[in-house]
Amino acid sequence: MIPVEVVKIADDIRSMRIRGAGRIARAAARALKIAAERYEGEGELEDFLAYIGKVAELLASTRPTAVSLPNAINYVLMRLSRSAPRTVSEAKSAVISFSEEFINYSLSAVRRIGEIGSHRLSDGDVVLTHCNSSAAIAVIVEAHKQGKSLKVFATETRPKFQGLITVKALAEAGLDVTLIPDSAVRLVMKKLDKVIVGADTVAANGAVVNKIGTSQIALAAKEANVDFYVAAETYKFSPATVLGELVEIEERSAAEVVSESYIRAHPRVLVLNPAFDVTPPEYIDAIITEKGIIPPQAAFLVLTREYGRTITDLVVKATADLEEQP
Ligand code: RUB
Repeated sequence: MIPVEVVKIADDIRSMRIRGAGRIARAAARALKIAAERYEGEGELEDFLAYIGKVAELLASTRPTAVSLPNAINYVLMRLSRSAPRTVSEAKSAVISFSEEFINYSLSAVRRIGEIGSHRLSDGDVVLTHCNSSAAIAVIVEAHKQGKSLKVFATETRPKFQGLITVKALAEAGLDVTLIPDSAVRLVMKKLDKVIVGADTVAANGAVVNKIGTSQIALAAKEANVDFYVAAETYKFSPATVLGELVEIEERSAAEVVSESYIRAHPRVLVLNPAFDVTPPEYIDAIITEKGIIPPQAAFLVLTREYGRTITDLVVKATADLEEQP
């Protein structure tokens, strides 16, 4: 039986009480750790592996777009399998220690992105950010700590208003921050020097999937010749996109956009609520990762370096699937 605490984490990710690609990834790793700690059976190793597999499936099914979620799960499961445990107790310790390792790696990656990215911001810059990205905030806050005077605009980010979390964090860090409606981005663009956003998934061609509205901001930035940066840990890069797999864009409930009573009163009105969009690489000046700053076109190189083994496994599987076809 999957422990209640683990089911609760899965539920919190699905309902967005836990949100943001990095936090989702760390929550999944924490859930795997808890699942291993709470496992009571002492018998067959296969039973434990089947149980952890079920926990992984539950977690992976919560939200479809951020690749950080399956990447975090695979981080733990691949290392578990490579460690070739012989007993349940060895397998439990492996899951616990690899989950902790992922969480620590993730937290230090965000800090490192802050340090690396801060050099891209100059004293006096006016910066815009969208949604609520820990990685983008780390860059802005680190530059501010270095004594650079910055002015930040942050979008509300409808329909879930994640921008309110961002302005609170930036104001608490002592930054000069202004909240704007999403629709004010093009008007404000004239005042900006830089845009910096986070990512849920980076594809092999350098396209970035991030909160809905990001691609419109990138378009406006391109038109105004404003630098557009993405802050993304390497576990936001998607190995499956190397094989041409498309990133699923999550569609959420209409009730996040208008009230239930509005929906009932206007049965002929359809509401579409896509949670993410895709910004093409041509609109992105650079991606700031914990391993350094890259042009979006170098995403493929990051993927082969970080996920070489996963990509090989995916190719082997795809080839076997093809051979099985009549
Ligand atoms: C959050 C979002 C964030 C990225 C990056 O979407 O799009 O920009 O996840 O965040 P949601 P971070 O609120 O729907 O999860 O840098 O914190 O990983």
